[in-house]
Amino acid sequence: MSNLEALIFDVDGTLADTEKDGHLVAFNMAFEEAGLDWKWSVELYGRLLEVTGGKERIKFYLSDFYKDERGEDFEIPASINKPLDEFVADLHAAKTRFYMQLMEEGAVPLRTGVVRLFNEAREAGLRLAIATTTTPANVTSLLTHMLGADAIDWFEVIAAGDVVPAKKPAPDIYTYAMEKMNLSHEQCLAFEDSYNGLLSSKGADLKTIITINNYTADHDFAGAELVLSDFGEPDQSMKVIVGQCDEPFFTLDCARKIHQG
Ligand code: XBP
Ligand code: MG
Repeated sequence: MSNLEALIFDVDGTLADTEKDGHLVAFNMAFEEAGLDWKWSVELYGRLLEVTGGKERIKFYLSDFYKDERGEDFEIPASINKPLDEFVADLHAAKTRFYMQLMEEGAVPLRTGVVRLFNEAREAGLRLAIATTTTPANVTSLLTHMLGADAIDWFEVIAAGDVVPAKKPAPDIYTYAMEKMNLSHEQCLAFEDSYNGLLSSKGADLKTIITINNYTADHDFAGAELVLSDFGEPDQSMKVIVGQCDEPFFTLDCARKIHQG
C-alpha cells in the first residue's frame, strides 16, 4: 500500500453549505435581474441538485419541472431573443457574479473542522487539491474570503467546472486532479458530501470520506469508507454515521487509518 500523499476535497456541501446559502440565493437573484418570474424554493432546489453544474441545472429545470409548475413549456421571451444555450449561459454568468458577491459578504462560512483539517494537513506536508463541479471563480472566491488571499496557494490543483467535459457523477474531475499532481488513486483520499460526488470519487477508485448536510443526509453512501456528520472540533464532537473513527473529531490519524484499512 502506498503512503497517503494528498487529500482531494469537493467544495459545495463539503467545505461549506454553499448550495442553500450561496448557489440557490444567487440563482434566484439572477432570475430576478433577468426579469424572469422564477423563484426556486429550498425544497425544489434539493430536487434540482440531482443534476450537477449550474448551466445543466437550469436546463434540467426547464425540461423536467417548468411545465409541471406552469402548465406550459418554457419559451424564451421575445424581449430576450437569444438561442437557449446563450440564454442559459448569460443567466449562469449573472448567477456567478451574484454568487461571488455573496462570498465577498461572507454569506457562507466554512463547515466545522474544515480549517483545522487543512492546517493539520499542511503542517504534516500532505498535498491538497480541489475536485469540484462548480465554476473556478466560485472556488477562488469562497477560499480567499474565508481563509485569506494566499489560501489559493495551499491547493496544488483546483480542478473545477468545465475543465473536464463530463461533470460529476463522472470520475473525470478526480482523474484530472490526480493526473495534474502525478499521483495515483492509492496515494489520495477524497472528501465528498453527496451521492453524485461519491459516484465520481469511487469511479476514480478513491477511498472516500463523506460529511453529510441537510440536502444529502438521506443519500445512499454505500461504498464510502466513513460517513460523518462533519469533521468536528476538539470541543464539538462529530457523529460517526458509518464506519469507525476513534476520536471525537476527524484527524489525520483517522485519515491515515482509513487510507491503510
Ligand atoms: C456542486 C454543483 C455545482 C453548484 C453550482 O458541485 O453541482 O453545480 O451547485 O455551481 P460540487 P455552478 O459539490 O462538486 O462542488 O453554477 O458554478 O456550476
Ligand atoms: Mg458537493
